[in-house]
Amino acid sequence: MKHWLIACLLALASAGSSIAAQKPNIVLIYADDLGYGDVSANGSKTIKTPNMDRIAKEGLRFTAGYATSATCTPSRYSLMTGEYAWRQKGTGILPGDAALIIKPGRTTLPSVLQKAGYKTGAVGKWHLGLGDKEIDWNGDIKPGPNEVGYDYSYIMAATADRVPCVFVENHRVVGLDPKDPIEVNYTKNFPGEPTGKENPELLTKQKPSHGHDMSIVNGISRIGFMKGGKAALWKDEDMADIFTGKAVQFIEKNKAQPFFLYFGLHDPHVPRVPHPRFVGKSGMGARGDAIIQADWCVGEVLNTLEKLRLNENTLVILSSDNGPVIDDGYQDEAVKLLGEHKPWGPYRGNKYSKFEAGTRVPFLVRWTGKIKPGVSDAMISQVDLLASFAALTGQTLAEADAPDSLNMLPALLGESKQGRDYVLEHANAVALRQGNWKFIEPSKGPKVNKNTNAETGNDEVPQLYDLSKDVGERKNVAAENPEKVQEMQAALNKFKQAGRTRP
Ligand code: NG6
Ligand code: CA
Repeated sequence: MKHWLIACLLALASAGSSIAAQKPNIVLIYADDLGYGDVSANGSKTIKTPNMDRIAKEGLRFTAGYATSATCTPSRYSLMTGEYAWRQKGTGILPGDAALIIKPGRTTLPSVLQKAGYKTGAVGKWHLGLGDKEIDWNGDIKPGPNEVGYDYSYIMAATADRVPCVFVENHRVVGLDPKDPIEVNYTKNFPGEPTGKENPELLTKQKPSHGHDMSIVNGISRIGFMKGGKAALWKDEDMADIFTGKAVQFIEKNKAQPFFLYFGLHDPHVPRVPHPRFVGKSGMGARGDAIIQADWCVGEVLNTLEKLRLNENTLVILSSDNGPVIDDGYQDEAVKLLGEHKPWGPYRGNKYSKFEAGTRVPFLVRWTGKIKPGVSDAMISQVDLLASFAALTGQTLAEADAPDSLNMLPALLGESKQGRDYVLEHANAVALRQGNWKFIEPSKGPKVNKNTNAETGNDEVPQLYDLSKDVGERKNVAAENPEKVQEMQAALNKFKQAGRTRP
């Protein structure tokens, strides 16, 4: 009897660690500018995202999952390195010809998994720079994703609205004709090349509302100048199909071994030019249609996992790099056709904002048979994925690795309701949420950006909100709570000065 009991206890004890031993595949779907309220599982009644909702229904829906920053490059930098981007210079929104901002050899999210025996792949939006000096787009483009942890990569260098408008597979531009070399310049145009500013008659698909008036590709003017590479230029309408095809291929090819797929969707970032089969589907114009397209991409990945019988063996995460923005530089009728839809959900703000909706994003996690379906209010940040995946795969991080990544595995798997005690939310300045208190330190600059109509969260006085009563950050209670303000400013200063927050 005693032996039987001991055997049972041993079996129970090892059950906890059997998760680590299993090394599930990991698929991280990372949308671009998708707001908390853009997902119907998060309460939106104005848009339908059945595939994203499926992850929520079969898994955990986090109500307090955060990107580290309210724009792309810094959020992706933190996701990759486990370090807040604001600790390092040069981690703001990068031009398309920027050098790689992650040092090869550094411990990264995919390199941790590589070490654990995973095959790793990056498909879709990159936006972390490429090369170490001026990039020759016609030769081997490196270092890039393949030098910082990915075995395979099929990416766009920066954003859909920045040149060069080509895909890069491993180190090479896809479909490049060597007789028609690509040149890229972010300061001056190439003689004789048309631009959106000088040749508006060539803008056959979408016109800018602000900025975005340089080189024209596929009837749309972009940020930056490029020349050549005609055969390699993308068609925006096909981008979702191409990326999804590569993501599915990567899963199929690696199904027999642990794999990690980072799938960076380009939707619903501007320019929003979905495939014709999605046009008109949302009734909300191009932005809504782009979300429907993003949801289709998610569905294709889920269907592939199901078809290959990988559901019980795969951790799927869906999140977004920052909050939503409506007019981000093109006349695509997103503002006019928004109607009752609230891309920010119940929160205040948007992309570029220190208010909650800047960084509080969709955060859905599924591991069939392991994660009990439900809703979690635990606070969790994307910066934590690195340390959490290290824990999942039974690895220890060196002291210098991932300085801001906390192991949130129990919260991530729904074994604990306890997440972080605090989150740092960055949009130029840094805001601090501790429990239900939200503190935004004084910062200069406009309260609302003229072009995007996006609220920045800037104010020259300290802002304090009690999210337990005021989730929409409407009533600044700083004046009534001077001690709280002082305490949170001091805590924020400490987080910044310490250079790291991982114990
Ligand atoms: C801004 C662009 C915006 C978008 C953003 C990056 C202008 C006027 N605005 O500078 O359109 O490209 O950068 O978005 O150029 S992100 O999601 O990659 O951070
Ligand atoms: Ca983004």
